[in-house]
Amino acid sequence: MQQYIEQLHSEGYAIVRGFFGAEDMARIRAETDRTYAQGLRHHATYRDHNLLFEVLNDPKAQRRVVLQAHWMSWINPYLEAMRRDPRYLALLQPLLGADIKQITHQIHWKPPGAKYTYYRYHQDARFRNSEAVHNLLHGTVTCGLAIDPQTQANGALRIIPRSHLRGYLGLSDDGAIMTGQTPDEDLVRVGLDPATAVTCEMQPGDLLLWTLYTVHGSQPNTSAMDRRFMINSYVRAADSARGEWAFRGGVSTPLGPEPQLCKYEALYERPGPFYIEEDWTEESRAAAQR
Ligand SMILES: O=C(O)CCC(=O)C(=O)O
Ligand SMILES: [Fe+2]
Repeated sequence: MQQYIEQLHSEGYAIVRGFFGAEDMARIRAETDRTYAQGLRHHATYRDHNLLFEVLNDPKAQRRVVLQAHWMSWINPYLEAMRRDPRYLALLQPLLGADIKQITHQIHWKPPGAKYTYYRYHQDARFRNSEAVHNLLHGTVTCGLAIDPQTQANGALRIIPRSHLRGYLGLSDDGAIMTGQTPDEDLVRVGLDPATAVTCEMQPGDLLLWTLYTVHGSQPNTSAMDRRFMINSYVRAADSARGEWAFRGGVSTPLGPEPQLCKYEALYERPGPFYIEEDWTEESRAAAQR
C-alpha cells in the first residue's frame, strides 16, 4: 500500500490494478445494470433523500439515459456491503485511520451515442461543504472503480499530475460540469499545462485514487461501448461532520435507519421524493429563452 500512498501524495493520483477480481466484477456489473434499469423508470432526475438518479433525455442519442446514480446502497443490499468491503479498509486505513465515513457513493454512465458524456476539468473540493469537512487534501481519498474498461475512446478519467499541490483553482466554477470540454486556455490561465494530462486507462477491477484537489475531467464517449465507473469518496471521520459510516473502529458499518448529510445539503428541509427537470443542457437553456 505504501507505494500508492506515496504516489497519491506526490502525484495527486494512483492506480491500484486488480483491486477487485473477475468474480466480484461480474456481480458489480450486474448490480450496476440493475441500478440503470431502476433509474430509467423515471422520466427525469429523481431524488429520494440521498438516493439520486440523474436522468436525461439526451438530444443526440434521442433516448432517455441515466448519467449518474448516487447512494444506490439504500435500495441495493449488495452495493451497500460492497461500499464497505474489507478491501477498502485495507487500502484506506494507512491513510485515513480506522474511523472512516463515506461522502459519495456514485455510479456514472457514459451511454454510447449520447451527447452529454463529458466532464469539464474541476477539483472535487468544490462539491464539499468546507465548513463541515476539514483537512480536504489529506483527510479524504476518492476511489474510482473501473466497471468497464476505461479507454481514451470511451472517456476515461483524465488527471493533471501534481495539480493537487496548487490549492483551489476555481476551474468550471461558472456552471454545470457536464456541459462540454474545458478549453486548453482555461488550464493555462491557472498555470496548468494541458499537455501533461494523463488519461487513466484501466481494466475492470482497477481502482483510481485521487484527492479533492486533483484537477480531473473526462472526454466524451465516442465508442460503441458504455463507460461505467463507480466513485466512492471516503473521509477521516474526525475531519468530517458529513458522511455515512463505512468503518468504525476498523469495523465495516452498515447504513443506519436514517440517512446522514453527505453532499445533498437540503436533506432535512427537502428530503423528497421529487423530480428535477433538467435545466443545464444547451437545449433546455435555449428553450427557456424562447
Ligand atoms: O465520471 C467522470 O468521468 C468524472 C466524474 C467526476 O469527476 C465527478 O463527478 O466529480
Ligand atoms: Fe470529479
